[in-house]
Amino acid sequence: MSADPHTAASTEALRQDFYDRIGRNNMTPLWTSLADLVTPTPRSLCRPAHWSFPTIREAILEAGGLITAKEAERRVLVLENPGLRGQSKITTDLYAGVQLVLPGEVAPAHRHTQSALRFVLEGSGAHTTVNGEKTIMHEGDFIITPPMAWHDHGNQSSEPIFWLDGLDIPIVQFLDASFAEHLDRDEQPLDRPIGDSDARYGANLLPVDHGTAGGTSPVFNYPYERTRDALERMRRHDAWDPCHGLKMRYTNPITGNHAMATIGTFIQLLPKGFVTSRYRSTDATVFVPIEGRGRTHIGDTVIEWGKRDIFVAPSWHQVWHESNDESVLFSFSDRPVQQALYLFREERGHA
Ligand code: GTQ
Ligand code: FE2
Repeated sequence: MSADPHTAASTEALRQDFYDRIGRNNMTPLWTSLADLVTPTPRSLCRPAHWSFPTIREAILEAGGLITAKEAERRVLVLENPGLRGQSKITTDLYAGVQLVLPGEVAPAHRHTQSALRFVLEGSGAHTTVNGEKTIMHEGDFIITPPMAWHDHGNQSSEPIFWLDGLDIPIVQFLDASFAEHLDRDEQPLDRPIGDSDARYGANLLPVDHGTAGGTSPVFNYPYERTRDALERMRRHDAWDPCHGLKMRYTNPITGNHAMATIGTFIQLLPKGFVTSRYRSTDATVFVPIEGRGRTHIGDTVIEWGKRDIFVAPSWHQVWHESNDESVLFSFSDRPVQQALYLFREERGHA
């Protein structure tokens, strides 16, 4: 073997000079970054995080005194993951915010390619109108705004309404596929009666000539009353899952797939004193307890949560829950996207 004509230092200098020269032609070596690009397991800036509802509520009520819903277009406080500040992301590829509509207010009609979910935290009797159909919102209801569907929100009740918005904003941003329009008036015309889509699609019946396609469920309000009743009736028949308690997925009745194309949505019941086994999955998940109180371990982080709080488990972190009281947790993640791309992984009961 011949002696290396270069010292280690001069080799490094030669390489650096090479990187600088090719850099001017928009090229860069792979070998200096390969290990950070192709990691053995997910490596994310997304961190376990928790927002208590009383803290959010106080802040957004203060915003209510500073700006109207109409002026803001949407009066929302964005929940930013502490590892992803400045990017309007609650996880690497999903957005979440808490929206307030005060009595008498209207959030004006617009539409966009981003899909939205609403999960009602507090208040009852306000409404959202989606594609010409109005639906009344109650606590715990899960409501969908499909891509490019006109939507406006209003509150003709006497109480403020607070809900969680979950959107695929970062996914659409990543794909450079954002389009949006405003309507020339605040509220869109109503062209279908309240309950129309529920009657048509919410009774295990479909119009005879209905096709099988559809990325988003035609049922756009999944009322909590019905969801809670389903959980209550199932607990008599179903054994508890060690990792999840009793956990169900909201579905599109046309396809049996997730209710939304890009966001998976779930509801789970944990009886009082239930302690789950460890579970991890590649879909970073936003949890929203709507009943109860408990504690969730996410990697080395412990989160003590109460009703209406919001917390996040990043990808591939070990998650286990302990319920102090009987609890119901709504959750959402990018699972449909990962499944469509054959990337979704999960692991149960790992120590
Ligand atoms: O209510 O239409 O939190 O378009 C972010 C974007 C809510 C909405 C958000 C939106 C909306
Ligand atoms: Fe919107």
